[in-house]
Amino acid sequence: MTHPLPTDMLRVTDEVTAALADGTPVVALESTIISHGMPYPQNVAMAVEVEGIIREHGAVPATIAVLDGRPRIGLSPDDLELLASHGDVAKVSVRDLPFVVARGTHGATTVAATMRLAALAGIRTFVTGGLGGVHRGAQQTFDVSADLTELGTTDVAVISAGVKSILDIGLTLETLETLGVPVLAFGSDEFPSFYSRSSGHAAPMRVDTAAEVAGVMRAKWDLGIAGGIVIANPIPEEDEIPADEIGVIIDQALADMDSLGIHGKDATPYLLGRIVEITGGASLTANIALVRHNARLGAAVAREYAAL
Ligand code: PSU
Ligand code: MN
Repeated sequence: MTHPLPTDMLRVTDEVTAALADGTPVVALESTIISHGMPYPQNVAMAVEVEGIIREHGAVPATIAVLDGRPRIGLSPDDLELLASHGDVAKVSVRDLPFVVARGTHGATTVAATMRLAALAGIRTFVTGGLGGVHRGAQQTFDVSADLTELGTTDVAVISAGVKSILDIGLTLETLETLGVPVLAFGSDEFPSFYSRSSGHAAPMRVDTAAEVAGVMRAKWDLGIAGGIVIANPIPEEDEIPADEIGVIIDQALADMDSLGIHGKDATPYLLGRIVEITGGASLTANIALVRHNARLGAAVAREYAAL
């Protein structure tokens, strides 16, 4: 049984409310990437800059998080600063949402939790850096990100740079197929691997324009097929770290994680931080570049979808 959402559960900014009411394109943004995906102060600079890029490209940004137990759709610069620098912001996936809301605490939302809150607010386009997926060794650990489950059920199109090879990319693509999630590589025949344009895996589907992406969104949901859409946007050539170069570093980071016994929800944040350390910041530069690139595409997709 579904319950109607009490109107005070979500706090949506006036700007986002007005945009949704009059059909102005809106792009959701996640907050785990701010609190647990990048170091301070590059994280807050990235968050502010990406909101600006979305605006410059004709859409309204809606960064999503939980503050003082209240899910928030659209944040102020002070909120972004808090998420970036406050020591006590939980990483919140869907299973964590009820807990932070009930306790009245702060939470940075993952792709899964951001999708869920975006859909509740009526937002259909969401931009991030990288998706969670099936972790290497998941045959033993069962570590499969709830991002995939959410993509199987919640009607939001997610623009990312693909999946990092800290994950098992092949198993992630298989799982998305099982869940009925279209995976569209943008302008490429190959599925990208976040820092690199290549992954060794063919793109399940290819699109070359934002209008084509919007067409797939419209078609999927008009057919009554519930769930998300993955748009994998390869990092620009000038910003990429070649797959063989980053591969060695990722293997090192995974080995360090195992020797420290880190697992579960701490795995992805640890690996991202360790890769930044080993690369002397080069991976962070690439990460920020690809998020900017995704923001431009996401705004274009939201505009095309709004125009349908
Ligand atoms: N990949 C990145 N940066 C990130 C994440 C993934 O390159 O910040 C975050 C996203 O919020 C994603 C989450 O939803 O990690 C996945 O975590 P887990 O594997 O614990 O589900
Ligand atoms: Mn996990």
